[in-house]
Amino acid sequence: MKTALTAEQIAEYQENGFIVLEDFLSPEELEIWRFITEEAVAHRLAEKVEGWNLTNQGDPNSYYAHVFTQCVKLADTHEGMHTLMNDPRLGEVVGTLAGVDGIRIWHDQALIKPPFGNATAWHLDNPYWSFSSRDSLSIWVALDDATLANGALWYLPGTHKLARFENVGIGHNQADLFRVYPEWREIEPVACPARAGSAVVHNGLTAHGAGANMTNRPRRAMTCAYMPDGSTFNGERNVLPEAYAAGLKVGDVLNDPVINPLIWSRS
Ligand SMILES: O=C(O)CCC(=O)C(=O)O
Ligand SMILES: [Fe+2]
Repeated sequence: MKTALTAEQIAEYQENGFIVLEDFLSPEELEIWRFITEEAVAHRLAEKVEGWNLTNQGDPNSYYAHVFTQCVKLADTHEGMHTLMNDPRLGEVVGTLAGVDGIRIWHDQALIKPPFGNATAWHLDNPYWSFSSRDSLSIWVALDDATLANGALWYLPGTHKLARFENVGIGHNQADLFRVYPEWREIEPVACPARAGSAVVHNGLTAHGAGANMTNRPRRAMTCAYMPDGSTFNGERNVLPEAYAAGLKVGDVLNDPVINPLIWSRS
């Protein structure tokens, strides 16, 4: 895992709100990530484990059912994934890019765009979550080459500095986000093709989406979203366990060591 970051890379991330980390995983690590992701997703779907499988639920003919197979919090149901996701080196990389003192896991998720899968509409991530932070972020690790043909990510540079925590759902209209932020139509979108094993890191307020998968093979990615240590509850339950969320007041620090483990701190 390539954890070294240059001052230029940190500045680029801070300026644009996203960065591609080429060949982040070694070929051996990529094989392990592929194997563990496949196994954790297969287990989750076969067992129909309750919780955050946002796929194979609801209407199988809906647009969203064909955006991706989306399995959330796989670290909770697969030991190998738990080990991968709790790696302090991941926390160090994203914490250094974000310039924060500590990193907690918000949630992992596998995002597998199926053959001929639908596009991922433009959206922001942080407004879905139970804390509001200008420094939240995600790492998106390509398990297959992500290309313009199969659903590479696209970003609107600098939108992390402009976003207001308003959002739209990932629906069937690619452009819904521009109804909330019409001024962003003027920003030139940037595509981020990524070789398998490369990672893309983005701020939770950077506008992003992905194209359709026009190929007959899946576009697999394993991702994890992170919360700066010290972030507080904003009243949204999102992926928090129901009983835990019921005991929280707005403003409480989200620091449960099992639900949101601290995987890295600067000190
Ligand atoms: O993989 C995709 O198509 C979308 C990814 C995404 O929205 C995210 O990682 O936040
Ligand atoms: Fe997203």
